[in-house]
Amino acid sequence: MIAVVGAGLMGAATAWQLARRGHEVALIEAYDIAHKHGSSHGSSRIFRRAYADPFYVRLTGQAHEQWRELEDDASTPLLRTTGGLDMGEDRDPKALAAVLDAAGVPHELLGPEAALERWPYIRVTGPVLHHPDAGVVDADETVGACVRRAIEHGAEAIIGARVTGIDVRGGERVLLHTDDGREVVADTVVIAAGAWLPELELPVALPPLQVTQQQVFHFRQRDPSVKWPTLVWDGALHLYGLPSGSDGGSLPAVKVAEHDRGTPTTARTRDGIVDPSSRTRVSGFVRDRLPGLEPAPVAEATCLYTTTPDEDFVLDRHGPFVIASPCSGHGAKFAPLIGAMAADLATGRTEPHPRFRLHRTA
Ligand code: PYC
Repeated sequence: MIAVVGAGLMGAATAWQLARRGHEVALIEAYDIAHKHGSSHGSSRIFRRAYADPFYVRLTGQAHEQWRELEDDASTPLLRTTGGLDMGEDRDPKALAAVLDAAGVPHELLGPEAALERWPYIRVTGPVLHHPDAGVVDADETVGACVRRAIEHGAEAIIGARVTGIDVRGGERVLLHTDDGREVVADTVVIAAGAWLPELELPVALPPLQVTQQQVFHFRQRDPSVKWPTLVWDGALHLYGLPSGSDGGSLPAVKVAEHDRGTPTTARTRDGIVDPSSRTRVSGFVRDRLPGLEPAPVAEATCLYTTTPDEDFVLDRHGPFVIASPCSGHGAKFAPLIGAMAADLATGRTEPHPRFRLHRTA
């Protein structure tokens, strides 16, 4: 039996992948499905293929296939293609274009005039990379679809039960104790607890992980008929944007947020209060650079990043444990692929990738 601890994007996707392969699975979640105590809630996450690192570009291709498999299996659309733009003084669209070129990923490089003509609601001042495969995934719907399909494939979902104790029996089987008095015996335990990982007191040494509270803001579109692309803007601020989905309210809105400048915290002690200085910076950016949006946010929220020193993920096996999840703020787009990779590790199909080891050399 394989237990999966945590039903966020990575845990839910792992349970789905394992259950559809016919494994006996128990998915254990401390809160409810699509809760707001971690990193997986909300209606919008970026799917993009433009990474400077060819390794991640390759993974985005594999992730795209897994998204389509999940959509097929769940009979529901989850990844909506919008196209994506990369720009800003500190972003190098030309270098990104060269990486996408080598990987055979469709893209085009535009000068500022051509970009302004095409996206007049974005005040562009330098070169822009456009790649049409970028898009948006709805995190809440994805978690829901994975959990539903995992259950339909035979998984047991234990929801609202927190793992409070972990005993390794004879170095092999694991006994999980939960706060509602259950004992779950598993041969393998996939830990997909995200920011809650350091709180679990696993008998596994963890690398240094930084948990930060981030904030996101939703801005109403001035013209509801515009189909906004996703954005990554690196300059004086490091921001990203994407269509909000339902979190932006009943009228079309765009989520804009800072990718850096999170506040160090822990999953247990974070306060859930939006940092007003981030609101000021992001609203100012919207006012100056995104004239197609109203500059006062209509909704806002906090979430957590769990970041490794090199910002690669952790997907590793240690005895009966598979650690799957610190995703350094860029994992959501890979969720069904990370689920497949964690399932492979849990069932001994593959060895961990050297870049995703718990303890790796630079
Ligand atoms: O996953 O690509 C990403 C991302 C960008 C900003 C936040 N997450």
